[in-house]
Amino acid sequence: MARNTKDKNDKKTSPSTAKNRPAAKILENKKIQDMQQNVVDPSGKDLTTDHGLKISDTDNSLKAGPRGPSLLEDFHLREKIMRFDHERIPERVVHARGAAAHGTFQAYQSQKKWTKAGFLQDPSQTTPVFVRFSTVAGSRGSADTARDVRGFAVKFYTEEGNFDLVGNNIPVFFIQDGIKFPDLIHAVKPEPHNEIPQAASAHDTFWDFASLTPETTHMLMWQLSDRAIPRSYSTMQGFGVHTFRLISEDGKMNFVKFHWIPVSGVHSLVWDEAVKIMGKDPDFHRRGLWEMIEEGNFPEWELGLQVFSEKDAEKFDFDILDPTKLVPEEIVPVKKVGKMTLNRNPENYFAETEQVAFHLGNLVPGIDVTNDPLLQARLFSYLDTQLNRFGTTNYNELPINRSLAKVSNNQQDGFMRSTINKGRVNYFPNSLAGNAPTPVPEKEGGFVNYPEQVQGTKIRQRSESFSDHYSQATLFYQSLNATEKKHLIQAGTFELSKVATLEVRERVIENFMKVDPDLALAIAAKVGVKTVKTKSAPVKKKLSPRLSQDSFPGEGLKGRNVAVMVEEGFTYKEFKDLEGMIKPLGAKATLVSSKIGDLKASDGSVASVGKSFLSSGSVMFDAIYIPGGKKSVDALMRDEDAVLFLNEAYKHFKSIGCSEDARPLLSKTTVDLKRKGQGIFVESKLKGFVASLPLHRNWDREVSFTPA
Ligand code: HDE
Repeated sequence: MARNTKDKNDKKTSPSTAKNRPAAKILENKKIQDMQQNVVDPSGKDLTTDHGLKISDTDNSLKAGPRGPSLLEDFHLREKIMRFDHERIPERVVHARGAAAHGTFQAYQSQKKWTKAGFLQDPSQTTPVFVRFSTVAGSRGSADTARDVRGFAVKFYTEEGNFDLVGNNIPVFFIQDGIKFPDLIHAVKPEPHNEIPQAASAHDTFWDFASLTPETTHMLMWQLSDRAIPRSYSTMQGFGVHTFRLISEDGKMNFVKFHWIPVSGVHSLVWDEAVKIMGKDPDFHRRGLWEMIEEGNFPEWELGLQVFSEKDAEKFDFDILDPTKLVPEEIVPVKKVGKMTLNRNPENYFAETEQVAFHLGNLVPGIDVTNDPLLQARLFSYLDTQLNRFGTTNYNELPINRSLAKVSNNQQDGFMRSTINKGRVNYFPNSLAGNAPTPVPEKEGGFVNYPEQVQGTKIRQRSESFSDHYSQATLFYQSLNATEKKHLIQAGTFELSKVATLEVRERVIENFMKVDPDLALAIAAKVGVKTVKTKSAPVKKKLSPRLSQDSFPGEGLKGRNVAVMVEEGFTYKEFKDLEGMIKPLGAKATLVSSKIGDLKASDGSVASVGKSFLSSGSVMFDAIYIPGGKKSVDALMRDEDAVLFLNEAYKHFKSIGCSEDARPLLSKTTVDLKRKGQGIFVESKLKGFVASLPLHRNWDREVSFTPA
């Protein structure tokens, strides 16, 4: 059937439609249009039922007398309770706990050499985005700082339709074939007989599965590294994980790995902090993202592309279809092609963050998928899972999922359909509505799958090229700096210490021996594993420095929070000076004291204190400053919580600055004043203190690393 460019709206103008009938005129009036958009009056002040009836009392149910039984005829009570009973939709089976924000994406220059994707052509064009960050294993009510992979899902609302880049903050995955995903997730989620532990991989079933599935080894290294406890969403990288395709206007195909590089650098918590934050503020990451946006310190990431040809791919010593492998940046550098800025918080968590529905099949012309068997399974799963969550195929009609590009097709009906399709033609081909909507040829912007030649025997078999599970795990571990290695060993020790079954611990150690014997033996010594069967010689790898967080120091101080410890009589000017220096860099200075409320400074100024030592903790800040004022310092010295605050900050390698007056307070703590060069700044050297903040930590304070 020949394509007809007539608009589908033509259906409406057909004399045979209801358009000319009086009832159809009513359809066009404003009220009905509002109804079609499901608009609940946002400025409404009268309380009404769901069908607009004004309610006179919503505090007392209808009863037979003030002390009598409730009456079944109370339609308002029934509606109110029924709506409440049904408020929840099933939480996501993975990535249930999330936080999200709106923003924009803008390309630096046209990428037309590689792709015809519209949102990567014009540097003057901004594309709206919605980004949802998440943990994987925890349920909706779990804590943000659990050791876990973080989801990094971006919905680009492009003029060619929505493009969903549904990635993680770790560039590889645990398994090579999607058919193993239910096993992986069953193993990591709480054990089914007692639903223990919540939001933690540190238990027998996860490590049992991992120890029997060597393809998990590379990702396990990342999961045990500091990447799994980010400082904030704004300080973590994002990765598309799979290899995708880029297709240019003239049909040239290249492979691509997608990266998000945080402008603020890659920074993590230390485990002791992560654990304590779970108690002090389980919403630490969610709150941080929210506050950064409210304060105008918009988090930013650059979009990076690793583009390589089929010929390049053939030369790699791994298979680009294997999602447990990354393409080292030393082989294919990452080109930064644009910037994403998150600048608007959602207005309603449920409507936006909870109801956003991502799908890998939401592609645009110029970007296509590959045969990565994990990716292939995801193409099914993300549609299927939305049916379970929303109970309907109509979830794309929800405002957060709607495309900005016009939608016209013959899909119809189903639960909760809110579009009112007009006219009588809902099929293709048709002659009664000008054959609209009509498929669009590639040259006019229609999506065409990359015409890959495919031939094969129907078989359940893993490709031989997927069989090396250790080389990149070794590469990752060995490319870390001494501190990162130490943390990885500590994390492995923590996790395996929680595994009760000795044989499981032994199998994990055996696997780790194949990664790096120093690593395996250091953990084995702490988790009661005596016999280590496989003794392989340490393989020295050519390192990949881009795998260490050291390679991503970032710019500025966006989102950092400096605690300023004060009591009555503190030197107000010092606080203001510090604030004046760090605020323009995107950081904030927060007064912390033994109680919240008004506090008098030595010059009579009254400051408002929002945090106390008890309700917060230095774990929630990036650095500590103690202004002068003898009275204030004396009071802090008498306060055990203030001393603990400083001891922990010191233990967590944070910069500590103070005026000369505060020296006696530091002497009461474990802070080693001899380590002045290592992030300890006495005598009001604000400049030095502030200059140390971008580093985030003073790792040189950590005792030097000697494995096993
Ligand atoms: Fe997902 N994943 N996944 N996943 N995933 C979901 O879809 C699934 C995988 C990722 O903020 C679910 O809408 C399978 C890799 C993110 O809403 C579900 C497989 C990567 C999010 C699902 C994978 C991811 C999800 C649950 C193996 C990184 C959160 C709710 C074949 C590249 C999206 C939903 C959000 C969510 C299935 C593997 C990232 C069940 C079957 C690899 C960021 O469909």
